[in-house]
Amino acid sequence: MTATEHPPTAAGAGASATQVFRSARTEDHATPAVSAERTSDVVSAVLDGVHAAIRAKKVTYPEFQAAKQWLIEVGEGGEWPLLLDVFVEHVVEEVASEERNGTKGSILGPYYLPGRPKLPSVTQLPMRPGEKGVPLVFTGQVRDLDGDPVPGAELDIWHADDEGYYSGFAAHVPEGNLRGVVVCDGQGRFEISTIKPAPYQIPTDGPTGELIEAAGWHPWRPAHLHLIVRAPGYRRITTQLYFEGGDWLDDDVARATKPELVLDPQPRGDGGLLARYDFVLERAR
Ligand code: MBD
Ligand code: FE
Repeated sequence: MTATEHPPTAAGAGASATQVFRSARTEDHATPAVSAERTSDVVSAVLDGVHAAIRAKKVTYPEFQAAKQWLIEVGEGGEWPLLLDVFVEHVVEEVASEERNGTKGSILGPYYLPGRPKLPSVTQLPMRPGEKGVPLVFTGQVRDLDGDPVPGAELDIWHADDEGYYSGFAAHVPEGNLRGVVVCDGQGRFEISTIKPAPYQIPTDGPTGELIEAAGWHPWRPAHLHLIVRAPGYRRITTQLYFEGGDWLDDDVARATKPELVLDPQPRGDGGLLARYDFVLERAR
């Protein structure tokens, strides 16, 4: 089943992420070789944390059985990538980028699709005729830590539409909508015309949404652009950019915002917005 064969419900989006995750793994054989020692070390620490929570909160048998039931539903609903990316990935990212310089990173999330077509440095993202949303021009330059332009840089960019849906994960949005690999010019510059995305709501009709509702949390991420910035000889950066003053900016359910990653778009005078952001890449070691 392909990603878009799921029903156009929000829960279908969470389930589609499982299919996409599986096919990506087959492509790059990404499973690392992990020693028994490392496996024991990490899994023991995770179990220690679970045991400590059970003792501290005096978790009961009915609660334990309810948790088991819910975990089964997360798997059956295909929402493991969604759940883990929302509640866990931000700490993996924090650890991964501890010793990397340059532009701050953020989480990849469940909705990246590799292999999108390359676009020129001044471009418009693929969109429907009359794509809804405030027009946004996103421009800037990719530089190294010395401030010199990085030639040959690529911006792999994807974002939700004006209703918070991602192409590939919502049957009514055309394939490839609001996604592309922008090839910067010889000075690392880019100018991308798109629309401003809406905040993203975690599907409320799946097990992840059920948990959020049961706990009395909210299911929202602030509006964001996803980016992977890469260039030959440099470490790639996976990040997200947010919008100054936007809803949920200070209360992201996925805890993935950083103050350095907030755009401050200015009115262009024609009803649209202009946002500028420069990326800084570190050389590969
Ligand atoms: C998203 O759009 C997203 O970026 C993350 C991290 C999790 C769920 C949906
Ligand atoms: Fe997202």
